[in-house]
Amino acid sequence: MTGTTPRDTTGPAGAASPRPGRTAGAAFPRMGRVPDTASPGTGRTPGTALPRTGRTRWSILAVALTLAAGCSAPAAERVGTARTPAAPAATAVSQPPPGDPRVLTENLAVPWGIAFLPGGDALVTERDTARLLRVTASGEVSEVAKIDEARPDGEGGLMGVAVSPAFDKDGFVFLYYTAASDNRIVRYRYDRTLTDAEVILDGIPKGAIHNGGRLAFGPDGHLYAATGETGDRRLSQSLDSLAGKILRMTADGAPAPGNPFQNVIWSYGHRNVQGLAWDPSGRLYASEFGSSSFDEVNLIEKGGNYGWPEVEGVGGDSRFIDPVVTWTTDEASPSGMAYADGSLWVGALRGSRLWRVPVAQDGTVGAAVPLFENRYGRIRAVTTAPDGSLWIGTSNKDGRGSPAPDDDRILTLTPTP
Ligand SMILES: [Ca+2]
Repeated sequence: MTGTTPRDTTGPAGAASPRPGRTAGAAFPRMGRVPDTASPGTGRTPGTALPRTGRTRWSILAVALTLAAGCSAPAAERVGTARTPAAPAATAVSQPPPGDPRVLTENLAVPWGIAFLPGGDALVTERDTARLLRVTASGEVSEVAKIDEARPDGEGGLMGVAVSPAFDKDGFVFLYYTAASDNRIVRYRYDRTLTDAEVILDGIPKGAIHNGGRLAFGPDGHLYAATGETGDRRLSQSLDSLAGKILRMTADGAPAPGNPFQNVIWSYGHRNVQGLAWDPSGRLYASEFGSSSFDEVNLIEKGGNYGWPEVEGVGGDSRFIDPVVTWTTDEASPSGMAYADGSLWVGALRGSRLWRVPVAQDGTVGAAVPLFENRYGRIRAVTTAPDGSLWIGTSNKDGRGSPAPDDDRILTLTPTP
């Protein structure tokens, strides 16, 4: 497709975007909104976000980490579309460190998505084998099905999995995979095996890179999907394309009630989103791969325009919503994300670590804290289990890692010991 080197960590080297002219941008919809949790004009440092209030307490350790993270900021100056966030403004919400991860199971191949069944077992996708696995809370693995229609290639394959919030009644399980001609979302009935496959949404553009792929049910009971722009950056701003979007739909794949554009699009202007998580107040956050300067965590608003390809990182452009957290692409390249115990937990591929991003009750986002750096390699899947622990999947066999003999693994982590 694009002829560029596939990398889901960041964009191809040298793709450092020609700065799209601001006047050309006038052709794009001007839907950007400024969320009340992000204050334009307040500088941010990579891995940090500014609190709106001074109510929270800050830890010295976090300040040190913030300063350390800030050291990589000059990378931003290489790219015209990114702005270097200003000096660090202190800080992170003071929280005790998590426990130590425990290996739940090993010898998997790129476990991409994890979703829990009632009862505590998980369904786990493997991207490149297109297998759907069932993993018990004690780590026993069994194969549920192989998705023959999936066409794993590059960054595509079997990716997202979601379990219906009404599973006890309807038995529905949803998968997002790359097929021969597109990315699609398929609904199945699950009872130890998959039956009654029904394509509920197709026509999501596919590419060798940037296929998005995350599925998750929101607290509103609707199914959300994260897509990528397939390397064709123009698609992100087009409301006629499902690429580079966050989608919101019913269990039948229809636009969910209240959607902003009379279709399944919920937000746009995204490059490649692979993480979706809600806090207890129902705020939706999404992690997004930057190209060569800044990765992002965004607070997602209905109808919001998140700026790609005009802006990467904090743009301060009123047409676009700025991220609430940024990282340089070498310290993050964020994929799976979950909320647990007062924080967002973000898996980093290239950054080979887990980022903890404190979120206060009022939505104030604290400075991100890196955990387990270079200990487990690339991290792809992060999901909160029914018991409150985190399940974390490595991605060392995805063609860009250095797999250990027992990779890939699923780890469990207790957020607060
Ligand atoms: Ca953005």
